[in-house]
Amino acid sequence: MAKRSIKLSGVYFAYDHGMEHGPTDFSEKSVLPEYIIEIAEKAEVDALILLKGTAKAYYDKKCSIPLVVKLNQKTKLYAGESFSTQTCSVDEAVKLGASAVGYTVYFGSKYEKWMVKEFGRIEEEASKYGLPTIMWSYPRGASIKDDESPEIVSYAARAAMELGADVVKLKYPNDDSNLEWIAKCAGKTHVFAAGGSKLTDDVLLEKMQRAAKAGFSGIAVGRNIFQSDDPVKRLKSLKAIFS
Ligand code: FBP
Repeated sequence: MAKRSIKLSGVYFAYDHGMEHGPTDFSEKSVLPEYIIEIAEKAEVDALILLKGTAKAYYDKKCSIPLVVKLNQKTKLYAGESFSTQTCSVDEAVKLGASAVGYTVYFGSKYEKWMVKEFGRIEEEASKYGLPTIMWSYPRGASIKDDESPEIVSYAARAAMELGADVVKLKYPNDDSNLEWIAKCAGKTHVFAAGGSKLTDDVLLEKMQRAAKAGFSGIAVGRNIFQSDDPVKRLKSLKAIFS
């Protein structure tokens, strides 16, 4: 399958929650991948983020939206130190039609070294195909007291840049008085904010306006879209901010 080119900015629609959080995030409608793909196409999002199984069963050539395959996965059923295992190779992601690959690193976890090593290999493999690599840079573990503090989020931004990520997806910090510093720490790596749990329209849009002004390139958002009453409208409002 020919890969579509992907913009390293804008709005990416994430749909990996069934595995990451459990189907409790979903409604009768949003549990259906077809519904998500339809929303993505109507809103013309800049990318759709799927895990291997969903991509394999539901993403096809007719879809006009570039695909990001997230290569590692975990459930929240295990309560120990965070580790997300690679379940899809770069080769397989290419076969599935991916235009970019994603990978989560839990910096600060007891298992950090394995994820850092795996990410390094994946980045090299993806580069050979000309595929950008997107890092979910999520400090997490017993040593991380506040994973949304500006200090930890800026560390996550810097670590992603120094490991060669083309895009880094970060938690929105709980103090956003110096978002510019976070963007600066990421250097030439494009910074995307994660959406997080559901917010009102006003709060979400205000936060993203501040992020865009500070130099963030986009948002990778899931629950704030598929849990919304008007997902397409929300996506379009976000697109207007990051266009
Ligand atoms: P949301 O916009 O719903 O927060 O999705 C973004 C995301 O990074 C998903 O890709 C992933 O499943 C989830 O957040 C991870 O959330 P958590 O912080 O609970 O691990």
